[in-house]
This record gives sequence, C-alpha cells and structure tokens, in this order.
Amino acid sequence: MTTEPAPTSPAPPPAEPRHGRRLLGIWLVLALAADLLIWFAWKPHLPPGDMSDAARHQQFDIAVLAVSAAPVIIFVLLYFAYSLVVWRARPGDEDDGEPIYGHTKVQVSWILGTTVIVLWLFVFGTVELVGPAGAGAGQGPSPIWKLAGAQSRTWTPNSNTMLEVQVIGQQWAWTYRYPQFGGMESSELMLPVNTPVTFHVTSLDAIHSFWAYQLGVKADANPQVDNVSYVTPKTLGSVTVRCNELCGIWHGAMFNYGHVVSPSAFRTWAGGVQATEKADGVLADLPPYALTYDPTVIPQLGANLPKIDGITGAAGYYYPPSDPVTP
Ligand SMILES: [Cu+2]
Repeated sequence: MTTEPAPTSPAPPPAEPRHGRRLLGIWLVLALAADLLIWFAWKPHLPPGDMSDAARHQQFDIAVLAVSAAPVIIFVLLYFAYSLVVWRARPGDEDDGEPIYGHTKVQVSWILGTTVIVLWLFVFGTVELVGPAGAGAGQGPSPIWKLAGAQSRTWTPNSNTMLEVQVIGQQWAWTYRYPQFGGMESSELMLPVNTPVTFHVTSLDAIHSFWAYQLGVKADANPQVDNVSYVTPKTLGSVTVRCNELCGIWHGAMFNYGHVVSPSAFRTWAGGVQATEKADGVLADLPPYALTYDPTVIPQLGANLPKIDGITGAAGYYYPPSDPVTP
C-alpha cells in the first residue's frame, strides 16, 4: 500500500517470478525420480511376474505405461499444489485476478504435449498388441504369427519342437491333453522349461476362460472352437490356473495347478502318465484326440474319467497319488 494518492494510474505490481520455469524445474526432478523408482524398484514386483516370455512382456508393458503416466499425474498434482501455495488469495485481498488474453507459449506447449502423449500411447499400444507376443495377433482361432518352433508328432526334451497341450474347460474343471504323448489326459498342467508351448483351448459345455496367471496366458475356452495361445516358460515353479469367465454356480471353484519342470522331468512324467492311462484303460476310453469335441457325443469325457482316474470336478479336488514335482 502506498501513502501517496494515486487517482488515475495505480503503481505497477512487482514483476512476477518465472512460474513456468520454476514449475518445469520441480516437475523434471519429481518426474525423473518417480520414473526411476517405477522402473527399478516397482517393475520387478509387477504382476504377472516373469515366469514366461508372455508374462515378462506384460510386466514390461505395464511398467512402460506407468513410466508414461507418472510425469502426467505429477504435473497435475504439482500444478495444483503450486497454485494452492503460491497463488492463493492473501488475507484482505479482495481483487480479481489479472485478465489474461492468450499466451502463445502455454497454448503451443499444451497442444504439443498432449499430441505427443496421445500419439505415443497409440503407437506403443498398437505395436504391443499386434506384436507376436501380444493378444491381438498371437492367439485366437487363427493367430497371425506363430511362435518359433518346429511342429512334430513327437516331442523330445531340449529340441526346438513345440509342445502341444490341449486345455479343456468343462463345468467345473480343467483337464489337459497331450497329443504328442498318445493324447493322454491330466488334471495337472505340467510344462517343460525353456520350451515353446502351443495351447489349444476349448470347452465341452459353457464358455470358460483359461487363465494361467504366472504364465501370463489367458484364452477363451469356447465349445467347438480351438483357441490357440503360445507361451515359453522361462523359470521353474508353480502355476495357478483359474477360470476367468463366469460359467455357472461353481465357477469360483474352477481352478487347479500346474508346474514348470525341467524338460527331462517333464518327459518322465508325461511318459509315465501315458503308460498308466494305457494300462488302466483311460486312453481307450477317451475320445480320439481332436481340436474340438462335440459335447453331445462324448459323454465319457465327463462321466467315466472320475471313476477311472480319480479326476473329479469342483466338488472334490484331485491330487495325484504320486506327484513328483509338488514343492
Ligand atoms: Cu469356467
């Protein structure tokens, strides 16, 4: 306040500090710190883990999107906090704010910034979705790209041969058939490490969804459809398989477990199950291996297996009598 009278022109206000430059400086430091934290501290713990190539890819995608989003969120919060602290009305201040008409620098920065962000998300999202490991091309009834690996009627450890695994959903259980091992069926998903795997996912009744969480694999299980999905397990360990599509009253109990084991342990297990099922008549009783099954003509898949092999649905959990790999 001035004591001199100023009837016509009030004294000019003191020069404003460079708010934009200040904000930019604080924002750069905070955004860089947040992005470093996300990438190096948070990423290794992000779901679904790094058990397979697909899971690693999903973890990478989530981390890249978080690194892209953090600077935007920090800018909004920083601007909010800065306004509250620096531009708040002081006690006794009854004036309106300065009328401002246009600000080329702010307008150009805003248009450029938002354009770059949207284009980056569009390009990154499209590339990741269409890429061989993405959900847009790597799976479905006719995947655009196939996983590298030779197709063969037999499978041997440590070869580049793809292991074929059929995933069958039915109310309310998952079963797995291995066509390269005589079409034997198991209620456990057993996979060899560092081996390209092709899942053929189908259903015998309602629509289910095969979700092998730690492998980063999720594929719809539809009756009369052969949904293909690829994965290469990278580390040994246990896998939880859940149904991810509401499929009836026991949907919540439709889960079982899998294990990623060494290729030689897998071969031993698969050969053993094949021999056992041949000896006790399961193989003869199963319908011939096919990519889809007509539910109306294969009652034995649902009815006879519980009697023979102890495989039951959601009403009782099946534990194999001699499981060599449960930790
Ligand atoms: Cu289900």
